[in-house]
Amino acid sequence: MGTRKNQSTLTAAEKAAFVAAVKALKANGTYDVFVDQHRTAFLAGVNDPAHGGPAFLPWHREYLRRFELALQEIDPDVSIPYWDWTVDRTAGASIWNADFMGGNGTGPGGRVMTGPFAFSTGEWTLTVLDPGDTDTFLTRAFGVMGSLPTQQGVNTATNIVPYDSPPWNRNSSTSTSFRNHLEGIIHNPGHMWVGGSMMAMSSPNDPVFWLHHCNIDRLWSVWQRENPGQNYLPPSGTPGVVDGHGLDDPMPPWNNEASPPMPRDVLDHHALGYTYDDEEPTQVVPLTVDAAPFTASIGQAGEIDAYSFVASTQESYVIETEGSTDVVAALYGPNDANALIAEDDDSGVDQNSRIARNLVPGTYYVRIRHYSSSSTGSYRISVRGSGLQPGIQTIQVNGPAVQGTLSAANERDLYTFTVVTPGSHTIETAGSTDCFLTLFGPNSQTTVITQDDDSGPGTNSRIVQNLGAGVYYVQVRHYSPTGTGAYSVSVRT
Ligand SMILES: [Cu+2]
Repeated sequence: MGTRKNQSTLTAAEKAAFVAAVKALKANGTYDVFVDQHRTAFLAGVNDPAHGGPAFLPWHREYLRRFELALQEIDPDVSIPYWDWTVDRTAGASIWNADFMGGNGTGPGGRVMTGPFAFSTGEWTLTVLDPGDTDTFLTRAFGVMGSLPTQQGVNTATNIVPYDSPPWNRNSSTSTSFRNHLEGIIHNPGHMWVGGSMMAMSSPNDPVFWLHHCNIDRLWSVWQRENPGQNYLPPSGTPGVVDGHGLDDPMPPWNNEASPPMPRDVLDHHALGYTYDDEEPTQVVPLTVDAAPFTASIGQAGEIDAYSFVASTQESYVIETEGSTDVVAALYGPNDANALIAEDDDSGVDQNSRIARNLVPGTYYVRIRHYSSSSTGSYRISVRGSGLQPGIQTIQVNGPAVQGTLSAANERDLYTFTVVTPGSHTIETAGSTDCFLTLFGPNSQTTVITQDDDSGPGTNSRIVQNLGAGVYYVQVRHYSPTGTGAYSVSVRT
């Protein structure tokens, strides 16, 4: 899987490799085929398959990926870097140095005079021009026509849902169309700020086009990650939608291929074979199996918290959240932070998440988000292995209480009982230890029925529950992650 990096982090060798691959495509004619495809899309006017409509993002994702694959035929180690103009926003930024994109248009007619794409190198002559244009040299005019987006502007954009809205074009409201907001308010100013060749239909003549659009594609992937319930819109056949912009419309100019790409085909960029260097949340908090729950919070709307844990033996593990925040948990691995194993919203207590899985040894990753992308709140998260549950003791219904001891921090004792006659059952602890009961079943060690801390005498737990016939499981732990002590537990009708 190729990784698209922030251009400001590229080494000198990585910059040189990217420039060399771009120049090789220019020399063999491939580059200008790409420029022509972009110009042709614009020349279609109201039927433009690439701009001013829902497919703006899918079309450019496909377009960039094809360009990237062409680069990789020259040099398999090259990926398209992205230009984060919320940070690198002046003419003095290193992106414009002579070893990479070259600088502003300081020559006659705004001609770029420095760097590998200066006309004077003899290796960057523009051949695909807009109608009426005659300049065959690259031009730029930094900051004359617009200003670069800020991080605050980007945050506003990535919080907009849904993906798009009627009338599915440039007139879609920028407060109800993420696509039109990103295209019109974030993407267009990037072209305008660079100016010159970047303002044209044939804007890919300036190689910074790829870095700018790579950042736009990255922001689409951020929006997708932060708004997991939001899908591409609209479906094919929606009235008023230009051909190529529906979910299952073949996208020109590739619509005559044997299996033409449709917006649906490019929604998952990992499936296309690349990832972005900032996709992993910067901080991955390591969790220890069987340790006390870790307290955290979704502090910002849309935030995704990331955790990892190591499963050292093959056994059943339970990843569980606690608290009053409606969180959603997703489990990934082994040893791959992007391989989804399971996602869960509400299988735990109240609106908590609970994932129980038999896992092979390896490193696993957990991501926690709020169910609502506009809400915040605190929660606790823990990972438990079954290793601390030595055999499962049986409790006889209406039989003697079973004696147990929580002898170590975080110990969980597991019991089972069988209901033959359906009806109300009381599961209860006794003694001076502050026990906490969890009831699972029927016929499942992972489906929580209810939990109780102190409904019994003193700090004991008591669950009164109507139960059907079946096998049930009772877990006893101390209320405190570090507490220990003796107790007894019984089941009566
Ligand atoms: Cu474009």
